[in-house]
Amino acid sequence: MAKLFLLLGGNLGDKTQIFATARKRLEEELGSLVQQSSIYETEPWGFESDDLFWNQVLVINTSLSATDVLKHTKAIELELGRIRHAARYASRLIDIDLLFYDELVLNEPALELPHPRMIDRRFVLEPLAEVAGNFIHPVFKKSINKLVNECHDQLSVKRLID
Ligand code: PH2
Ligand code: MG
Ligand code: MG
Repeated sequence: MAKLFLLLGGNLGDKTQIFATARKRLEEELGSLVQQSSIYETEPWGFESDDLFWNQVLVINTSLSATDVLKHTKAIELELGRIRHAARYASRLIDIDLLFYDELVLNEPALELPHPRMIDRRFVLEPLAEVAGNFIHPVFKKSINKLVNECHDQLSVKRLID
């Protein structure tokens, strides 16, 4: 059984409903959801848009391989109406990214683990720190709490109180 960390992101549509459906479908396909961060309202990183994102980290115990997890997350993105654009970064209904799969380090064109850009992104590190602040990044050998403190990203990341 592997401990899988995922990040949900989206800045279009009915985010409450889309995130709830994503969590339900991920549990059905991957395994049990053992932890979830709060939802964070975050400024778009890497492109301009007036539509703020929601981001949330999920921790799932799975018996699938990392590659099989990716197949399922891609299928669920499409199920939920994700349309891929030519632009590198664009507004979207749902994005499901793999952050960590245990301590696995993988550098393949289709899948890189840990997620290669997480350390530059406060919208990933803040929710991750909420659920796994003491987890040691297997490449940088630093805790998530330390990576948050060292992160230079100034974009706003606000925890939504429910
Ligand atoms: N995802 C991106 C690009 N920019 N910005 C925020 N705030 N949240 C995201 O999930 C996000 C982003 C590419 O996947
Ligand atoms: Mg992404
Ligand atoms: Mg993605």
